[in-house]
Formats: sequence, structure tokens, C-alpha cells
Amino acid sequence: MRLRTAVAVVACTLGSLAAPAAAQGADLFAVVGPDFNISLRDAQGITVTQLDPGPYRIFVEDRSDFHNFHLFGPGVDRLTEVEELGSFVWEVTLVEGRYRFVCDPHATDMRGAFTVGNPPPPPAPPPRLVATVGPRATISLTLDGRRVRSLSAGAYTVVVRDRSRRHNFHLTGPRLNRRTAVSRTGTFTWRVTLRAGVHRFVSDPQRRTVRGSFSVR
Ligand SMILES: [Cu+2]
Repeated sequence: MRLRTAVAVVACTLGSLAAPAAAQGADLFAVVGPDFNISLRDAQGITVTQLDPGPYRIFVEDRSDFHNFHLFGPGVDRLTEVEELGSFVWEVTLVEGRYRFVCDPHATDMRGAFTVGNPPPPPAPPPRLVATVGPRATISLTLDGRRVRSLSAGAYTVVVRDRSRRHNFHLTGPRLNRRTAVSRTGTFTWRVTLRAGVHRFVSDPQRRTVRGSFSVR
């Protein structure tokens, strides 16, 4: 009888210890430096890629005076100073969405990302058309290396390679009229919306011969 009471007391104590930990949220560990490394791991040392929404405590170790740790995403934008080192504890609430962390001075190389909950996939980038005019009297529009004959209506990126000072690339269609300059060369990126109908592209100085067309449905 006495033993049973003791067990009950122990269980009760464990229960009350567990409760505040749960309210506080899980612990995460962020480290940047001293070399060109940045990481966010959980208590098991596993790199964080997916988390449940909720409160978290992040222990941040900034071990370099030329790196920093910057975490941002829905409702969160926290960072350490680049010039300062130190240990910090951030209390954050993560909600469904995508979060990223970077070292700001080296954001292209020192970075990471994770999702919280099950956010919808990011929208696919628009298809990329390549328009080329010149250097001789040639003009073309391709998608994945193939000549464009018909496309679905929607958003597109057009990379225009104008390779001649005697030609330009001029694209027209429903509510669309874009052109490069005849006398200049260069590569340009256009974001366009193609609507149903016939589209034509020409080099204006020789619009009868240097030309093409495609349909949009
Ligand atoms: Cu850095």
C-alpha cells in the first residue's frame, strides 16, 4: 500500500515537470562560425528541415565577428550583429510556412531553410522562352531548345538575346508590345503575360523576312 502511494507521487512529479517544458516549446540550436558554416539543429543534433507549428526556444551561438545568424519567415525576423560574438536565447513562435536563415554578408553560400507545418508548395516559376535575333538575318523563339509553335496562356519569362546592331526583337500579341532597340545589342529579361491569340515577332528593319509567329490558347 505504501509502495503504491510512492509510485503515484513520482508519477505526479514527472507530470508537473513535463508540463512547463511543453508550454515553453522545443529547443533548437543555431550556430554560425567560426568558419564559413551555419546550422540549425534540434536537441538530437539533427539538422532542422521540418517542424510543427508552436513556440520554440532557439539557442544561438554567434562564434564570429564577420558572420551573423539571421532567421526570418512568417512572424519572425531575428538576427545577431555581424561584428559581435555571443550566445543568445530567442523565444519564437513558428507558424505554418517557410523559414530561412542566412549569414547576411555571405547569404548566397551560408544559408538554410526549413518548413513549419505543411505549407502549400511554392508556385512554379514561369516557363522561360529564349528569343534570339541576329547576328545575321535570323530570328527565333524557343522553349527548352525547341521552336515555339503554340503555348498555353499565362505568365512567361522571355530572355531576349539581341545579337545584332541592325536588328531588334519585337514581340506583339493581345495587349502585348515589347521590343529591343535596333542599334543596340544585349540580353534582356522580360516578364510577360501571354493571352489567347496570334503572336508575332519580327526584326523591325526587315519585318517581311525576319519574322515568326505562334499561337496562344
Ligand atoms: Cu558569413
